[in-house]
Amino acid sequence: MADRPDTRSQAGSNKPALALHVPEPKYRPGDSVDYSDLDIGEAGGQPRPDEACDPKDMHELAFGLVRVLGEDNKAHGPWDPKLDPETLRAMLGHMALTRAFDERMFRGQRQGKTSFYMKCTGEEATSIASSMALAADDMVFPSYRQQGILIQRGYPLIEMINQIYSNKGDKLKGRQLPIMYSSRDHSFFSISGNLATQTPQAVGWAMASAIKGDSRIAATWVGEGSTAEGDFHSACTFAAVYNAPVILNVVNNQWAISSFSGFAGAERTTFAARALGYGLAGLRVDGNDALACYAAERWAANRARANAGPTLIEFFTYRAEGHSTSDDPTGYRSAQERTEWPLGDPVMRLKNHLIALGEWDEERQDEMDRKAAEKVRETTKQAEANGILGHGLHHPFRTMFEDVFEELPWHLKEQAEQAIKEREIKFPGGLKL
Ligand SMILES: Cc1ncc(C[n+]2csc(CCOP(=O)(O)OP(=O)(O)O)c2C)c(N)n1
Ligand SMILES: [Mg+2]
Repeated sequence: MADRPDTRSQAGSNKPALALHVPEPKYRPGDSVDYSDLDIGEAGGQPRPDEACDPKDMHELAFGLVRVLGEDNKAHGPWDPKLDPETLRAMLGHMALTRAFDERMFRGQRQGKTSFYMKCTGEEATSIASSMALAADDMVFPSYRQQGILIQRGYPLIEMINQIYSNKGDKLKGRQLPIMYSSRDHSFFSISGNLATQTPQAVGWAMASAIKGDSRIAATWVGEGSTAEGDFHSACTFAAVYNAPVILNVVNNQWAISSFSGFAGAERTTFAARALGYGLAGLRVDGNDALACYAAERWAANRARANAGPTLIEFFTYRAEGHSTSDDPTGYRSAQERTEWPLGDPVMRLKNHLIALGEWDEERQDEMDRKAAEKVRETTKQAEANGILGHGLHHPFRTMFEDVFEELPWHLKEQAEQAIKEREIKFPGGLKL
């Protein structure tokens, strides 16, 4: 526009032209992947500070990687939680069941039984091992990729499948996107599709728990991409200011749908390092090492329970599969990332550890996997009797107006009547109202 001065750098000007850096992932489809420059450190190589430690005295733990399970499949160093074999087998069992559940539900979506599903393949340790380190009544505020917590807490699989199918057995009455569970009895807060909202909610719940003089702490899980949301930063501020009894778990699986972690800041520093600016304790952990996940979460839980302060934990892991059933990762990342990923598979690593201890073998593993698949198959059948997507066996349409007000206000009554009439016109006698 002629009447406005052109503020861009001109040719001949001695001022450098300003430029932005737009992050670009290292590898795209078809590229060969080389992780040799990734510093994963040694299992057992990180110190374990006192749980009441001043965040200032543990800065290096936000940059290294807390690891316990070594290449030799043995546990190493001060972070070894020294769990007994029975507990380790239970952990492996929850992981096997979660994997079997994911496989079945993914196929269910492909068969048209539900509209949507999200797997957590490769990230099982970040939810299951960490959840085992908490008390069963500590309040959890997960994202959509922590189905392992519900499985670990013994939530009935049939309730999960009813919710995924939005059928007449769905306790949430079809009002939530499939996989966005909620269970007060399991201290599992309703999952929200709006990223990172759970983080200030967890901090607020933890603050309320402290105000009431309760002993329960809160923990939240959020993806690395979601840490770019303002909510996450408000959560960190409140947690630090009020010394809230809370654990902020950041699951860094390196992808946020098709955006790589660089867009949330991973090219500049670690996600655990976010802790430093807020004065939180920060730990960076091998997220595919179930023992390290357990040990870090227990450290943070003990710290919170003793009023010693909140902790931000980064679980460094890899999203082995697509973001959801609506995604196709072959369009934006190299398939070799998964195969070359140096931290391996969390289920295999835990299994190999138990074998190295002389407490497990391949036959028992096969049996465990077979039983898990069988349990999921049987439960799926039971849930299907309550209905699947599109078969009409959902909660009646009119119920969407219920449960908000004790007594339905007149304008909602009118809206409900109108909506039901319109539906009768659109689907004459066809659909259940
Ligand atoms: C506020 C908000 N913005 C965007 C989205 C769309 N969205 C859903 S999941 C997702 C990626 C999140 O990635 P990350 O936080 O890394 O978690 P991950 O899926 O890897 O577990 C996006 C952008 C949303 N649901 N809410
Ligand atoms: Mg992610």
